Amino acid sequence: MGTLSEISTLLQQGRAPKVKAMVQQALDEGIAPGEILENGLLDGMNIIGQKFKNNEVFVPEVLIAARAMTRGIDVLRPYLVEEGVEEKGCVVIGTVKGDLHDIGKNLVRMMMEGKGLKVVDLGVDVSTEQFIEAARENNADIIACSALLTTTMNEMRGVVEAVQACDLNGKVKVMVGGAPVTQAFADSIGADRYTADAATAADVALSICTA
Ligand code: B1M
Repeated sequence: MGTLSEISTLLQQGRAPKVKAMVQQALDEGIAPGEILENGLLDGMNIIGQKFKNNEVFVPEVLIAARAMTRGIDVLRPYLVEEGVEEKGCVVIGTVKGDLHDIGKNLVRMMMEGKGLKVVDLGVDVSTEQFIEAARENNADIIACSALLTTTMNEMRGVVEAVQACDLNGKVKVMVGGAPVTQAFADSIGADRYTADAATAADVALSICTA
C-alpha cells in the first residue's frame, strides 16, 4: 500500500499516533505537504464523512477519525503554511447563545476542516455579537450556527438579522442546522442555507466558498 493510502486507511480507523507517524514518514519521503493533505488525510475524512451520511459508521468513529486527522494536520501545518497551500474559504462556527450542546457542531467543524476550509470555532453559548465580530475579524465567508434546543434555535433569527443590518450583508452567508432546525424554520428566519447533517454542511460550505 502506498504511503498516502495508508494514511487514509489509518485515519478511517482512528489510529491517531500511527497517522501522525505516517504523515512524518510521507514528509521524509519527499511527498508534498499539499498532496499528503489532499490524498491522505482529506481522502480518509471524506470516506468517513460519506459512511457517516449512509449510517455505516456512527458518532464515536467520526470523532476518533477526526482526532486522528487533527494530529496529522498538526504535523503538516508548518509545512502547509510554508508551501502556501491556499485555504478554500473561512467559516465562523458556534453553538448559539444559551445552548451548550457541541457534539454535532464539532462534527460539522471537523467535516468542514476536512474539506480544506479554515474554521474558527467560537465554542458554545455564542452571542450574535460574537458571531458578527469574529466573522468581520476573520473576513469569513460563512457564519455557521448550530442549535439543539427548541428554546435556543430562535437565536439564529438574531444572527441573520444582525448580518443583514451591517456591513457583512451580501458578503457573509448564514448556515443553520441542529436537530430541531428544519428547512421551513431556516426559510422563516431568512437563513441562507439549512443542512441536516455534518457531511452535507461541509459540502454546502465548500460550494459557497468556491462559487
Ligand atoms: Co441535551 N437535550 N439538554 N444534553 N441532549 C437534547 C437535545 C434533547 C432532545 C433530549 C430530550 O429531551 N430528548 C432535549 C432538547 C429538547 C428540545 O429542545 N426540544 C435536551 C435538553 C432538554 C437538554 C437540557 C435542557 C436538559 C436539562 O438540563 N434539563 C440541557 C440544556 C443545556 C443547555 O444547552 N443549556 C441539556 C444538556 C445536555 C448535556 C450537557 C448533558 C449533553 C450535551 C453534551 C455536549 O454536547 N457536549 C446533552 C446531550 C448529549 C443531548 C442528546 C442526548 C444528544 C445530542 C447529541 O450530541 N447528538 C440530545 C438527545 C438526542 O438528540 N438524542 C439532547 C449527537 C449529535 C451528533 O447530533 O447535535 O443533532 P446533533 O448534530 C447533527 C445534526 O443535527 C447536524 O449535524 C450533526 C451530525 O450530522 N448539525 C448541523 C448540528 N449542527 C449543525 C449545524 C449545521 C448543519 C448541521 O450548519 C451550521
